[in-house]
Amino acid sequence: MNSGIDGLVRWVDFAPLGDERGELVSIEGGRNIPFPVRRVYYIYSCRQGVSRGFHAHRALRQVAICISGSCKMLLDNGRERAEATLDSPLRGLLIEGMMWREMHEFSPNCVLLVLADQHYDESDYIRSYEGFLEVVNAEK
Ligand code: T46
Repeated sequence: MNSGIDGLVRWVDFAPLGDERGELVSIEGGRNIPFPVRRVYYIYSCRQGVSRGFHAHRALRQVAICISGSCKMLLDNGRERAEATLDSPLRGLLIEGMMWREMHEFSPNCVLLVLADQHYDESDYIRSYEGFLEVVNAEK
């Protein structure tokens, strides 16, 4: 797995397997994604100017890939914040547990594909920023 780390922003790079016919990327859980993939979802047709996210997960691990268009992801571990621009189908943003995330500036053609290591579980979400900081500070 190729990866790049810039503080909170951790990228997973995918090998381009395209040829003269067009592009292809292969994603395999546990190989070029650092966990077994149990769930896939995608976000698309976002209205212009909307933001999403505004929550953290207690344990969920995810990789988010903008397979069309672009968006921005703000990450916050309770101590520092960083913003990543997702604009390439050749790299995914690794989002570990206990990371507050907000998605902004979806382009009209944005398709954000997300691979997750767990099935959907609302009890894993922390949807209040104050609640998130309480958990972070309790873990210190
Ligand atoms: C995340 C960011 C990047 C389900 O029923 N199953 C699912 O797998 C998901 C992801 C969502 N839902 C339901 C829960 C809500 O009623 O779909 C509705 C929209 O979900 P939410 O408001 O959480 O969507 P976002 O875009 O704010 O957040 C999503 C993921 O939920 C979250 O895990 O990290 O994308």
